[in-house]
Amino acid sequence: MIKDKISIPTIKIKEKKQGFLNYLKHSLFKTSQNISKEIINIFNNKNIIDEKLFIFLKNTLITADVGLKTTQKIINLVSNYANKKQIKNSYLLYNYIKQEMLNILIPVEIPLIIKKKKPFVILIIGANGVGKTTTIGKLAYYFYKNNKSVFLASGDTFRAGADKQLTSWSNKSHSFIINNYKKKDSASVIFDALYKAKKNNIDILIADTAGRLHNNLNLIEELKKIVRVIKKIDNESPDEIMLIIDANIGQNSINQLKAFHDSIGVTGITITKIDGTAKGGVIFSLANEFGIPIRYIGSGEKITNLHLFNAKDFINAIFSKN
Ligand SMILES: Nc1nc2c(ncn2[C@@H]2O[C@H](COP(=O)(O)OP(=O)(O)OP(=O)(O)O)[C@@H](O)[C@H]2O)c(=O)[nH]1
Ligand SMILES: [Mg+2]
Repeated sequence: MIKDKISIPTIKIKEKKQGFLNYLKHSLFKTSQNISKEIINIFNNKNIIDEKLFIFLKNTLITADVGLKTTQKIINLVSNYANKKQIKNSYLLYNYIKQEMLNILIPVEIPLIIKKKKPFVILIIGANGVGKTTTIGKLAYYFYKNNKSVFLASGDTFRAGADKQLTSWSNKSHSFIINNYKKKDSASVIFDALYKAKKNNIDILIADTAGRLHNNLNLIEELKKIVRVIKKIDNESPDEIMLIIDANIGQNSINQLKAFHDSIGVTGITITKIDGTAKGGVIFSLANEFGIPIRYIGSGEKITNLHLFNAKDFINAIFSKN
């Protein structure tokens, strides 16, 4: 009897894990076609290891948005390994490539730890339409499920309808929204929200902001002002400046991350829209070139389509053979 009781949850966890992996494989199908399927094709057509093989591999990784710098790093590692081990058959390199690509992602698998201080402030930033507001809804729901009280600050005072959209997410995620329709200034709405969150002993405040191009200097100044104003209430906040990156923009995300990071400092990244994109390879450049923690990945429009970033699962999904 006791044995039965112990074994049931174990099986359930395994099934859940397998189900999640299948789901991730499905989401990353196009990226996987671009990376592992292409590599297998190369190895099937060419099993001798020579200069030409590495040119094919390099082209494949670059086409899959892995980026020149990161591709070069992988190619160097693989060719050194092949030389050192005197490997003759290209197929034997497959698992090594997989391992080296995993090694690039492991250092950025750093989950967001919600500190005990109240409120823990998360400022959400990023370009237009990347999925900031949707991610806020998903995050708020995720925190609600983890028994946290959440306030949302409607800091996008720019786009018509932004308030309504965030209100809808607050209803779905059981969080509370602080908006002020009369205020045109994003920093002052967020200041207000932080003040109220503190007064009400709320666990987490998530602040939305308007989408902006990374080279729009006025709007970048506005973000700096938001950070300054937050610090007036709590000098240690924001506790997280999370940049939202749309996987579909591929290598352009490198410029976005660089510009946002240089101007206000990014402490974490969430990559959205991995479902259906063939450009998921960009995650390797982001990880390799910046080393900034990747917190979550977004895989759809639903409130539950947000997952903690896990390097091993990501690699297994990309390198799945079916
Ligand atoms: N397929 C898919 N769609 C997503 C995902 N995240 C967001 N979206 C969609 O992307 C579109 C833009 O999402 P928003 O959350 O409004 O993006 P935003 O960055 O807040 O946009 P602005 O405030 O206008 O800058 C919406 O249609 C979302 O449903 C995702 O992970 N996968
Ligand atoms: Mg928005």
